[in-house]
Amino acid sequence: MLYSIRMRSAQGGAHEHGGHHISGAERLITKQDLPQITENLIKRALNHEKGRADFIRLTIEEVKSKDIITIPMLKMETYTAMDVNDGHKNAREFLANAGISKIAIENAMIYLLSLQENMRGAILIDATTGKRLDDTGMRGIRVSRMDFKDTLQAKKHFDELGYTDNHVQEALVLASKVLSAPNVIGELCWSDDPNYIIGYVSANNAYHRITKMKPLHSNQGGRVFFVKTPVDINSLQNYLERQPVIVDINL
Ligand code: WAQ
Ligand code: MG
Repeated sequence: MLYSIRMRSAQGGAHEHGGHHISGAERLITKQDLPQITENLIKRALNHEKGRADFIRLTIEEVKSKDIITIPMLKMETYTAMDVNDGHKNAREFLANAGISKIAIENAMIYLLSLQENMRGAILIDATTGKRLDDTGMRGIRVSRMDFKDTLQAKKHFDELGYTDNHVQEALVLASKVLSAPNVIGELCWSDDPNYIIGYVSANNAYHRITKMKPLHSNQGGRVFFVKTPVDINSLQNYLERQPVIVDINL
């Protein structure tokens, strides 16, 4: 049995009362690891570069082993961008190569670049028409209940490759789960953390890490998932939010 632990934090009150999203996290861990991880997540909310959270919500739930599915991790490839324009140009190409339409790619870019406020989740866009498919407004769909199969092994693996920052490890878990969802054919992401300018496109079974996706000190970031239609939005949302998924780096 594992435990799903989810954290979301905001400043200026709870998200649902107009607070600004500071940070969130989701893990799938053993009972033994719960106290340590809980402490880490609280510290993260209180010491974030976006500011100190004054609202923190922690949710801990049992997950039954029989409900968990195991998936492989996406292959990572890095594109070293000259500047943000070059990064975005290549992001568009990676998405187009997955069969995502021009209008869907442009709408996704425009959406992320015009956000006035950080969302805590992602938006779903129709990969053909470019229309938004979910109805979650400024909340977005928050992917949860996922983790590495063996966190220590994964950490060692990434440390050896020089990826010591946990942004990349957490993003790989999330992106692997998202692309494993039926009907999702791509993702576009960059962080809302002002000092973190690396982003990615996941598509065609690969995680294309792109080294410049926004200007330094910008707090604009977010996620778009591209969806092939027709689709049952409720079951897709259910998979993203509720299906427990373990990512095995050895598969
Ligand atoms: N589910 C859906 N959307 C999410 C989730 C989630 N679990 N977590 C974050 N988001 C959305 C939300 O709109 C955030 O504002 C936005 O993504 C950015 O989140 O070096 O760290 O956690 O290879 O700031 C990518 C590159 C880092 C990593 C992304 O995003 C690398 C990152 P952040
Ligand atoms: Mg962030």
